[in-house]
Amino acid sequence: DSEDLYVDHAYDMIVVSNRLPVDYEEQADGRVGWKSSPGGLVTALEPVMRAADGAWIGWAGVADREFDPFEHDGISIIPVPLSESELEEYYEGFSNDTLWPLYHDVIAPPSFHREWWDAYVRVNRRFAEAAARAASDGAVVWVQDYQLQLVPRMLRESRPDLVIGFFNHIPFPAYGIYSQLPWRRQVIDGLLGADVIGFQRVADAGNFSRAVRRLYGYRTHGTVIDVPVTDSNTPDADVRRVVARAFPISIDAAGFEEMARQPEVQARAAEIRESLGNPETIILGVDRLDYTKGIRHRMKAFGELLRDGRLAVEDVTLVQVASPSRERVETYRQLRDEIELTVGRLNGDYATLGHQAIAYLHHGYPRDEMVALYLAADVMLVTALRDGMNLVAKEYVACRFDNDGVLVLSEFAGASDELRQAVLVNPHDIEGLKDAIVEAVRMPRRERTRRMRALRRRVLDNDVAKWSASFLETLTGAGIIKPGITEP
Ligand code: GDG
Repeated sequence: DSEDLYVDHAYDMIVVSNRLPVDYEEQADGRVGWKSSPGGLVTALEPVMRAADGAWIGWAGVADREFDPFEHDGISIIPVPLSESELEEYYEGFSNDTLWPLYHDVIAPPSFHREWWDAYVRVNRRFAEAAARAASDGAVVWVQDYQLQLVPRMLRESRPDLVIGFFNHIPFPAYGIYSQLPWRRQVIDGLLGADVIGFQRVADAGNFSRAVRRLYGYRTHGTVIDVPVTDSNTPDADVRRVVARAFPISIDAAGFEEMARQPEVQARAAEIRESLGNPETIILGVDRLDYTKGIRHRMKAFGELLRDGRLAVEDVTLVQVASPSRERVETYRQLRDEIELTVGRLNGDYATLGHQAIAYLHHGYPRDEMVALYLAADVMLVTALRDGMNLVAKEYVACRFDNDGVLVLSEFAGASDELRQAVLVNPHDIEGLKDAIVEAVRMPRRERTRRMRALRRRVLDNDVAKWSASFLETLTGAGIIKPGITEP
C-alpha cells in the first residue's frame, strides 16, 4: 500500500498549502518524527481527506531537507522542499513582508523586491508541479492562501482536466492599495486559474472582482467572473466562469466546547484565576505576535483606563498571550520590542506587589491551556486592525457553554460580519475602545447571557465542517454555473 505513495496521478482530492499539517521534529536525544500540528484547517479537512483518500502537499517546516511522501493518520503527505534562501525570499520576504502587510491595508509598509518575486514564482511552480504530478484525472485540487496565489494558473496550464479551488485566508485589499503591487496583474492572473476563489468576507470578494475589472476589464456579474479562454483546451466556450465569493471560515466548535466541558480544563481555569490573585475581572488577549492584531492599541487603552482610575489594578488583570511568530522578519522583532517595553512600563507604573497590571506571555500553549484561559476570561479582547477572520473570537464563544463572558471585537476582523452581538469596536478610536472595555467589564449578567447565547448559536451552527463542505460543493457541483444563472 505504501507503494501507492510514489505513484503519479493517484489522488482524487489534493490540498496544497504552504505548511503541511505535520511538523518534522528532531528531539534532543536525536529521535526524529512527524507530529500533527492541529490547526483549524487540518481539523476541517481531515475527514474530507480521509474519505476521499486525499493527499496534502506542502512544506515540512525545515529548510534544505528533502523528504519522501509518507502516510500520517490516514492522509498521504507529499512534502515540498524549500532551500534556506527560498525560505528567506519566498516565505519571509515576498509572503510575509510584501503580501502580508499589503493585504492588511499597509498597516506596516510592504517591501517590494524583484528577487523575492522571482523566488515566489519559482516556489509556486514547484508546488504546482507537485500537485500536477499527484492529481488523478479530473481530480479536485484545493489551494490555500496568499503564499500560493500563482498555483491555480500554473496548474490549469499543465492540467486543464483538474477542478481547482483557491481559498484566501487573509483580507483582499481595496484596489487603491492592491494596485501598489508591481506584479498586480500576474497575481490576479494566477488566481483566475481557479474555478472557485474563496474569500473570508463579502467585501474581500468585491475588492477582488473590482481588481479584475480594473486590470483586465473582464465582465463580472454577481459572484461570477467571465474569463476569456485563450487556450485550445476549451474549444466550445469563449469564456470560463470563475466564481469569486465569500466562504467565512470557522472552527471545530463542538470540539472546543467538548474540551471546555472537561473537568480538568475547568479546574485549570479556576487555578489560573487563583494564581492571578482572584481578581474580579480577567481580560484576555490571545494573538500571534503580529502588528495586524492591534496589541499595542489594546495596551494603550488599558493603560489609560488604569491611569485615569476607571479601572483599578486590584480588580482587573489583563492576560496577554502573544505567541511567537515570524521572528526573523525585522518588523516583527521591532513590534516585540515595542510591546515588551509597553508591558514593562505599564507594570512598572501600575502594578503592586500583589497585583500585576498585565500578565504577558510570549509562548505558545497547548490547546487545552488555551481553552482554560478562555474559560477563565470574563472579557475577551480582539482588537485587530485588519484580520481575515480571527478564529480566536470564535473559539472563545464556542468554549463559553456557561453563556457568560463578553467578547469585544474589532470591526476590522472578518468575524465581525457574523458576530454582531459582540461589543464591536474601532480599535483606532482609543476613547471608544476604552469605553467598550469598561462597558464589557461592567456588563450585567443578563445582558452578557443574552449576547453570548446569540453568538454561540451563530458559531455552533456554522462550524468549519460546514465551511469546507460549502466550498467543496460550490467547487464540484453547483460551481459549474449554467449560462445566464448567477449566484445569489
Ligand atoms: C489566519 C488569518 C484567519 C494562537 N496562539 C496559540 C494558538 N493559537 C491559535 C488560535 C487560533 C489560531 O492560532 C490563530 O488564528 P487566527 O484566526 O486568530 O489568526 P491567524 O493566525 O492570523 O490566521 C485569520 C485564519 O488564518 C484562518 O483562516 O482567521 O484572519 O490571519 O486557532 O487558537 N494555539 C495554541 N497555542 C497558542 O499559543 N494551541
